[in-house]
Amino acid sequence: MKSYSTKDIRNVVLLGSTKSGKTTLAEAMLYEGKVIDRRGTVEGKNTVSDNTEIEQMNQRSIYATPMYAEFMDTKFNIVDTPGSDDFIGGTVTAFKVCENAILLVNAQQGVEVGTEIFARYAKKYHVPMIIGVNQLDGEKADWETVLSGLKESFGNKPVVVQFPTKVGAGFDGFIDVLKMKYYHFKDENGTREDLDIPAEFQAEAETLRQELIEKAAEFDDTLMETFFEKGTLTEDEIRKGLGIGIRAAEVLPIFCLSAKKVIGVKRLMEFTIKTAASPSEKIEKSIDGKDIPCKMDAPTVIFIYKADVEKNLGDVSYFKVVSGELHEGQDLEDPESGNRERISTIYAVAGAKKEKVSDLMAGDLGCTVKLRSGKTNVTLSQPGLGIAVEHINFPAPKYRCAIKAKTQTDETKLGDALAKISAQDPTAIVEYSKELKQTILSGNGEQHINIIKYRLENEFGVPVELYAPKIPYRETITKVANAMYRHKKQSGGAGQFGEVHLLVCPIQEGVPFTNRFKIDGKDTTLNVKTQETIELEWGGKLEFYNCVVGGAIDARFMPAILKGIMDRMNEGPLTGSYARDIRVFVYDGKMHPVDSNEISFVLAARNAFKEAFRNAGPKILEPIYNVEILTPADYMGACMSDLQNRRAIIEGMSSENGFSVLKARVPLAELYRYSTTLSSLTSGAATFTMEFADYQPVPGDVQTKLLADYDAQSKEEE
Ligand SMILES: Nc1nc2c(ncn2[C@@H]2O[C@H](COP(=O)(O)OP(=O)(O)OP(=O)(O)O)[C@@H](O)[C@H]2O)c(=O)[nH]1
Ligand SMILES: [Mg+2]
Repeated sequence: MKSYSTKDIRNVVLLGSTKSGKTTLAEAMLYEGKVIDRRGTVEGKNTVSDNTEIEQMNQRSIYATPMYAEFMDTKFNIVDTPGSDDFIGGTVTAFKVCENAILLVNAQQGVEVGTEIFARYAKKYHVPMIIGVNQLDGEKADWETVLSGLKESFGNKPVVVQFPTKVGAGFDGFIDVLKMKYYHFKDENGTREDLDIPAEFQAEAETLRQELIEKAAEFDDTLMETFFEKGTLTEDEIRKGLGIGIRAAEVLPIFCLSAKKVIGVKRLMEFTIKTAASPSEKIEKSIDGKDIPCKMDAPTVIFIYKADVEKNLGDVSYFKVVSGELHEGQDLEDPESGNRERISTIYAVAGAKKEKVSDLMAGDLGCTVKLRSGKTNVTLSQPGLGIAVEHINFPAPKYRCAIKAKTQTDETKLGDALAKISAQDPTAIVEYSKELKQTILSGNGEQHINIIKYRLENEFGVPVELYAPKIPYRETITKVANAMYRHKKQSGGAGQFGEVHLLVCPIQEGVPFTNRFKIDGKDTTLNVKTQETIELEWGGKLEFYNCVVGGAIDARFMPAILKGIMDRMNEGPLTGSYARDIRVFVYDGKMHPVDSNEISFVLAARNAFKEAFRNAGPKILEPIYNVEILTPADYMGACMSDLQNRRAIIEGMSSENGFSVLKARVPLAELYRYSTTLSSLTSGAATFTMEFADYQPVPGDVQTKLLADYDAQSKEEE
């Protein structure tokens, strides 16, 4: 393969709801680009894109798969993505490396929630879009419904570049109002005739061309002037105007497709090449906020966006050349770890098929093998350059479960396998929670987690069990209380003696600090001698005040007292959960000249704290999440009533682009397997996001139940 310079490269991510035909379109593009001479099908399990066993078994895309076609002297890089947002990680990596997106709308389904979801992501990651209306040959295809859906979703941004002469099984061509041609297809392999527009479509074509011209003129003053002067624009001028609008995410040009019959594929590629952004238009940022212009005459920087282990090749790292040129045998450095790497072999990638190349230029996509630090988000740059590309910002996970090996002897093997999986897939997050004593696996949905389970069992040979994760509750107090404890042991040998008097007080937002309290019926002002604030690693804080007067306790025992308190903060007096947001004043105590030692004060403080805590209106707090649901309006009622059964507080409802948006605060304890429930409530048409908000006290009945559960469990353990 020849080496393509930056201006002759286009990187395009294929987006769209599940089954819109992205993988089939990628296959057709590769066919038009002569990378393959026979097209596979998703059902035939022989497409270039869905080339993993797990994708073929599920007959859907699960990973983002890079491919290329060579077309019009351009390297047309395509990244096919999964249509389910359970696998959004792959799509987000594609946004990082592509300057353009083609959003497929299924003509048989109209605009779906999936269409809206990916359009939102494209906006979030600043990737401009072109719309391909696919499956126009499908029996249920309906052009008008698609158009009105697009208008409802995207307002006045969509503009028709092509419209079909007929849809359904007889779909065999379309009118292109940019070219003012009728493209007719003679077979199902993309053989095209370029004809004059038939008389019956002439009027419609002229109206739509006028709309296209007006749209194209909107975003550029010179074009607007030309338009006013001449009443029209040339083809190149229209393309230029559309290009500006597309980049500004103000125009969504609409193209006609049947990916299955290779209709419209070539025209869409031509338009993309001529109109869409070249890689040099995207300026990456470094971690420290500097621009990294995408140009060939600059130091080499490559960024790894995907890591995999593949048959025959072993560890494979997929990268984008962010700047400079990459040559075979080049030495690079990971600026974050300092590791040096030699790039032994470079490949151009079409799914599983890899073609060796000797170099790649700025903006191109490729892969290499056997890197030591070849993980996602790693930059390799010219040694000494010190530039690391800003990491990919993945959406927060929304499915959380606990995982263990079915046989205990497999636990280490499970740990290793999970580490490998999460190194490849950064949206599979694994952590051992010391607090919950569970390994927690988080991902983007139940399908995502099930794929991980499948891989663990089939690729790594570790049968696993998934189960409900514990909730990381917290404990705190709501009132002031004091207590004293004397620890004394004087039977035989050296004795132990320590006495601690302390007072606990809640730290509440908006409530000012005070050191005046009623202690044992007397108004008392505590004189603070020293103060320490501990930011707790599990959130919230502990403030520790030494107010002991008259040397009742030596200052040297204060660390032991703090340790005793921290022991109980670590294992809250109610249910053993972490405690937070408490102020402790140690105001009195006693020592023994011989028997007092550190352990005595640790124990005295631990017990005094526990007692004071229990008398201070203790409360269990639970994590609350902000949940946002996006659903077709028909399912709004079902989503609402389900949420009400989950102790949710509905914060708002709105209508956006023809869909309903529901915002609520929901306790984490009520969100286990929520993605599955939502999916079955809405026949898979809705989606949601969740993000940690804060901790709130649990309702009284929930607290009673948690206390009873804890007591029962403690008795069992005794
Ligand atoms: N009639 C018709 N069917 C199509 C067309 N494109 C795709 N299909 C069919 O639609 C189904 C889904 O196609 P895919 O290419 O797997 O769709 P996808 O968007 O990649 O789906 P996911 O990977 O699950 O997101 C398959 O049965 C295809 O044969 C088309 O243009 N016309
Ligand atoms: Mg697919």
